[in-house]
Amino acid sequence: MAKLKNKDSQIAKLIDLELERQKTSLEMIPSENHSSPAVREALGSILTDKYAEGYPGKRYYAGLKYYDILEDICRERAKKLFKVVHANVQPYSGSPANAAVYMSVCEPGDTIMGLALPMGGHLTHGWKVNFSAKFFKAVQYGVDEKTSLINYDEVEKLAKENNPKLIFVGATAYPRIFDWKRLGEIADSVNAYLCADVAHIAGLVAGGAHPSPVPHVHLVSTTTHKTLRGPRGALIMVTEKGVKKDPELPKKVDKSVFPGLQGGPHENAIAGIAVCLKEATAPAFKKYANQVVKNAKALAEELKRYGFNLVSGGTDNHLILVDLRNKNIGGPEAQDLLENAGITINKNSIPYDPAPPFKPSGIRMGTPALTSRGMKETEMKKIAGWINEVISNPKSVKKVREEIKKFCKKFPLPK
Ligand code: DSN
Repeated sequence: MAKLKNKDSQIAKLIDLELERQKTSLEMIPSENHSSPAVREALGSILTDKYAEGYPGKRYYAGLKYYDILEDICRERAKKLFKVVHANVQPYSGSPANAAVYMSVCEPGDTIMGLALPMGGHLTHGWKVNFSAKFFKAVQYGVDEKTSLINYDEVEKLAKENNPKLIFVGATAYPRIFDWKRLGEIADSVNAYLCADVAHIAGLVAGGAHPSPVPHVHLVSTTTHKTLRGPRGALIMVTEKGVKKDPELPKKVDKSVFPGLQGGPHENAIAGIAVCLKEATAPAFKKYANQVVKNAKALAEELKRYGFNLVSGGTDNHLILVDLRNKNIGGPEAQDLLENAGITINKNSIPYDPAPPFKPSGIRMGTPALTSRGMKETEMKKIAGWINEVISNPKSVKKVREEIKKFCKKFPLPK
């Protein structure tokens, strides 16, 4: 960063400090990861300088011959990796991508369905403060109070009662596998579009560590910076089933992204996405994705041994949701203590949480970033021990902080 240091030492200093924080602590927010330096080189390139409104072969600006090739490469890599027939790589991030999905298949006022935010869903799946509930009639489904699993019978019942135009499936705090087949049957039975928002699990799907929704859904939306390990960005994909239902769907998606919702795409981000998609096709990525899940399972088992209550009793994917009510500590307090010890997790509502969303009863943690640093099951056991130590004895924070600093030296950030 020699040039940045020279021009703007204030910003350079902050980046240096953040680098040091990342190197010396454990990133365990399940929606985060460490992107590769190759991804970041593409992201920080001169490609940020151009406007490229439109799509390859049909642009509204000049000077874009290399951008057309680049965007085509990115689209083809997404299609090949996820086995879909169409990919739009321009959405700026997950929420704009989901807005474009709504715009592709719904009119304002249409009924849509999604998993409620406090049950582990996402804001854009119809939560009341979000555009998705303001512009559409949002019907929310939940998880079963006893098992914490998606209540598929409830989804079916609500779908039959409300005839939604679109059903969103996806989550930010759901530790289990989705039954795509059942969801596909439910959507088909009411002639609704079904969109899988795989933002959290895209890397697991790409690496074969979670079943792919593609055979059962019409649309797939995802961010690119979570388990997929790319830059911040998003994709909207149309499946063969989607084109069968509506041959115009790819065109509708493209028109919704541009000119429907966005202007110029961020081609530097698209270059970074292309690089991460290439990385995700390498055999090493399959190993990575499977290790993410193995690590989460090992961490979950060890936390349970320490008496932590895990929502749904464990995990099948990259994340763990802990109900802290038996530990006499709230989510925010646990988040702060762990951050001071060098463990970054986040406070999170648990299903049917009696506490308000800003002071929830749970914490959410995951293994994507730890696994990118090469950690395995043995390290997960050690980390579970530290989490337990800090939560059961807040006085141990300083000691644990020093131990984690030392431990992190053995696991450098990805090169
Ligand atoms: N903000 C993301 C998460 O943390 O899960 C969801 O978009």
